[in-house]
Amino acid sequence: MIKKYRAGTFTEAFQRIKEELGPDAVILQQQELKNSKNPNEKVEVTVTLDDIAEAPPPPGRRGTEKLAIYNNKGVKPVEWRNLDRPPLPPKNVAPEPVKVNNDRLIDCMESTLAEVRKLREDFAATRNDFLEGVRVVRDRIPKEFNSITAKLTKSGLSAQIVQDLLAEVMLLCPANSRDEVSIREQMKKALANRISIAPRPRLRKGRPLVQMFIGPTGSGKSGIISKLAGRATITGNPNVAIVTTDCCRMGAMEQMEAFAAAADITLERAYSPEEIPEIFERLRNKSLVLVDTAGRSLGNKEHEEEVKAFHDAIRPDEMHVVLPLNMRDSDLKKSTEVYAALKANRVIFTKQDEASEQGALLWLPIKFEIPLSYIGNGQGPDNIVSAEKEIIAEWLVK
Ligand SMILES: Nc1nc2c(ncn2[C@@H]2O[C@H](COP(=O)(O)OP(=O)(O)OP(=O)(O)O)[C@@H](O)[C@H]2O)c(=O)[nH]1
Ligand SMILES: [Mg+2]
Repeated sequence: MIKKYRAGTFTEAFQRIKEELGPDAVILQQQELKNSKNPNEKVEVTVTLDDIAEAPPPPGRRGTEKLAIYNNKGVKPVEWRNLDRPPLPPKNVAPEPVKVNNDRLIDCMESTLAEVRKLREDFAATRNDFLEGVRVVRDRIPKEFNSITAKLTKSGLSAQIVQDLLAEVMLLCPANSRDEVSIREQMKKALANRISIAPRPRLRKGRPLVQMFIGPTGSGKSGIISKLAGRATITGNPNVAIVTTDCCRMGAMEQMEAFAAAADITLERAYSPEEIPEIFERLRNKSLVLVDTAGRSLGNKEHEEEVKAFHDAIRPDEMHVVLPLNMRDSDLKKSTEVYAALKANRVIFTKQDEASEQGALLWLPIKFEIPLSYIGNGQGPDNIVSAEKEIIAEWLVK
């Protein structure tokens, strides 16, 4: 049932509605009556109340609903008006398509938009709270740790690793004995404990130790082999040989031949994996054999197959992936994934002298569970070091 109330003012109309219908009345519409001559009927309020006790409306035709019009004096309707409703569709006839009420649609869209705006504001507020939280955490790092934190972050270590390291060092350096020197020393120890180093290679009698080197183009594989061969010769182990499988690329073979001739080192060329047994038979009295491979761009499946075939034929004691330390972290990850699948079990970083970030020396061996063996730190023949925890820790806090 719908009722209309006319009164001089809205306040008056609301007062009457409240008195007569109580708090459950629902206002459907309120409007000013512009052309009303009656000063007591300047406004009209339409309300509904499901269970209003009222006389039933005069009978109307099917599909018609009655609207009671009230005057400003009483509760009895002075007039009943028909509200046309569309007649029910005959049975078995498809209902007419629903007509879109544009006003309602706009209302609906506006309220949805308002809700979205509110959600956006809430999200922005939550995000600010979160960032504020992060800032507070950072600000809580005691100022004595600022310098070491900056160094570790600059070295490319993730925030998570840096936080773990700081937490450990804060425990080891009590608040009353914190100075830059002791913090640095404790940090070096914490770093060294985490750096993963491969066991030193052991030469043995009766069979050569075989080290194979793989890695991206120009990463420094041949350079590392020259340095290791030169180092072995200088340190009293002239019984070293090089096998190169990089026989087809222009200049690659000549470069290795020139080095082997100058250093008086045996060089064998393996054009295919089938030649490997014969070559290693000839080298059986050597104590160390270093195997060079061709560098190819990442994703070259043919190359990966070739490396695999040579690996299976040679069955090296150590498979070193050679990576330049100045490579971007994302590329280092991609390369290591590929070479780990090719059974790399050692990592060599080259170009340490050119790298502005050295954090990969710590995170990459941990992430891929492949320990570090050597580090190349320059183009000279002596620029190679066996990986040492303390040396790397020193570089990281430099
Ligand atoms: N600065 C610096 N340069 C290096 C280092 N190691 C290698 N290089 C240089 O990197 C370049 C490539 O070195 P190679 O040893 O030929 O690299 P490779 O992996 O054998 O290359 P491909 O056989 O072509 O895949 C050369 O110019 C080297 O001098 C290093 O530790 N520091
Ligand atoms: Mg090479």
